Amino acid sequence: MAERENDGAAAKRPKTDAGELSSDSPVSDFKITRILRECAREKNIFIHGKVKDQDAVVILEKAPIRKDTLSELLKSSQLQLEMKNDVYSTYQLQAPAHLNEIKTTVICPATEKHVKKYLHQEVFLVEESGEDYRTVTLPYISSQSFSVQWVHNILEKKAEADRIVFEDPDPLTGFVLLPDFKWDKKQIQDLYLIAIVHRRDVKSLRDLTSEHLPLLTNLRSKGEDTIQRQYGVPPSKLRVYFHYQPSYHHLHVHFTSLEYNAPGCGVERAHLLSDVIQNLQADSSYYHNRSLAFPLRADDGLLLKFKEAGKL
Ligand code: GTA
Repeated sequence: MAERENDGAAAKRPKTDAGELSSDSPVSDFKITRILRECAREKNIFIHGKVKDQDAVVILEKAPIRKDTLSELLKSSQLQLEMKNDVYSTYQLQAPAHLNEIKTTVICPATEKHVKKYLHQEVFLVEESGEDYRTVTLPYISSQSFSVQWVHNILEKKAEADRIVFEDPDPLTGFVLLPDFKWDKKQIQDLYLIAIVHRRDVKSLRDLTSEHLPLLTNLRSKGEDTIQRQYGVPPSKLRVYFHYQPSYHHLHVHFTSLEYNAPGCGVERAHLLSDVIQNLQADSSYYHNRSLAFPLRADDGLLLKFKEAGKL
């Protein structure tokens, strides 16, 4: 099978893959149980509730203001004066509905693990040696990880097939590149794509050795080329990294705009792909042996395992 790339127009389409108004809204029946987290600065709120009798998590996030709709926004909105003092005045601008959208993510049915993931909690930094990974972390994630069904659906074209921006179908070095579900594709400032590898035997950074260098270099060069061509963003404007620990244990790489302070891009969680490649070139067992630090939430079962093992 040959590599394929969706045409730029499709990739830049302003709507998501469905692109139509949803007739059966899963949020109209949503009964709020509690607010898991909210942030006035990020203008988002994470809510736990029920849709019929199923647990659900709904994430509401105000969309950034788009440069390409600015003139329309200023021309067609109503302004309500709040205060005026000398040269200063503030207003409430009432924008037309299509310029005032709220990105909405629904997870339903949500497991207890989903609810905990979004609950605001104290976090602790764990330092995991290679041995800790094999004796503490691996047994835990083998039994407790989030399902990667959504990943398999993407690889098998059972979901999000029309959102795929690029695919290299090679079973060993190939991958699928598509918009992350945190990106609404409406503006480049918060560009966020993920590359999901076709191989199913690599859980995370920990499994990587020099054997995987052809996969990693292929992913970096084709991922960066595609993003440059499709979105006009050069490699020097991209942050390309792995999460450790990831939530989903099927190897994937995050491609985000350097200008976007994406959740999880801090030093305690993100490992630049270029660093990973160089570390593996220098030492094939680098990620097998070295200690890796990562944050865990207070009620994460893995934190308990580290405590039980006397590692904290
Ligand atoms: N295209 O179905 C999907 C899908 N799912 C289920 C997850 N992702 C998906 N992408 C597509 N379709 O970037 C994406 C996620 C994430 C990546 C998995 O796959 O958006 P990871 O394994 O390293 O998991 O990456 P991780 O680190 O938990 O990522 P995630 O979910 O981004 O969480 C990190 C923090 O981001 C959260 O704690 C929260 O603070 C924040 N966050 C998560 N979701 C949202 C959201 N919708 N809006 C705002 N903030 C969010």
